[in-house]
Amino acid sequence: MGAVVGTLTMQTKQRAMSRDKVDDELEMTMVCHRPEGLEQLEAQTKFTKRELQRLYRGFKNECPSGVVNEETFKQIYAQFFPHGDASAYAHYLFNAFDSTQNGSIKFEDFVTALSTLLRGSVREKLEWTFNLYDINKDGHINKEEMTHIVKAIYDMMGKYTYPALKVDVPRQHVETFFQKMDKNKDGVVTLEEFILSCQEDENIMQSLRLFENVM
Ligand SMILES: [Ca+2]
Ligand SMILES: [Ca+2]
Repeated sequence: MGAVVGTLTMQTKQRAMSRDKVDDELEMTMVCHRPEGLEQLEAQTKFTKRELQRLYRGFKNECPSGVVNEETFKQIYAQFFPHGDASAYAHYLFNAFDSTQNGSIKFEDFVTALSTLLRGSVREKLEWTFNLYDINKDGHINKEEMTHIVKAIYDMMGKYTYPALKVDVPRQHVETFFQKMDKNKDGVVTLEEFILSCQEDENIMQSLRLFENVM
């Protein structure tokens, strides 16, 4: 999961970096068009003003209208997974980025999420991931939601990644996750159960640490 958002971020960064030399002269022009409240974003996120300006250039380059709807988000995201179908996972990811749930991601939504994923504390990153998995946003992850997410990840990775994948492997994964995470066996995973389970699992912790090296 971490790698996925990491890939998206890396692409954005690479574009921002390669454009940087060419764009230095345009910086003054861009300053005029930067989103309102850049100072506010600087206070709300863990990015510097210069980083926010670079991210904004990348964002406007990809989305000239300044907002991303779900269809555009899916198209951008699909480019990173040419061998699979990323649309289901992109749908869940879009809803996690769209913090106001109004069907579009503004630059503010984008950098707030990136700030958490790249520079947040472990707890903040896990809270964000929990919110991604909590599809109906009721504060719990149930087995059905976990099944949707795991299937979406398998679909996204595609048949080339898991050529010998049997149909019931995603279901087995869900059972394993749930046994591990649902500490009190009441059929739902709470945020605290999720955080506790992830911190016990070195693999998950490693993928979270990857975020920190991307930017
Ligand atoms: Ca839920
Ligand atoms: Ca529980």
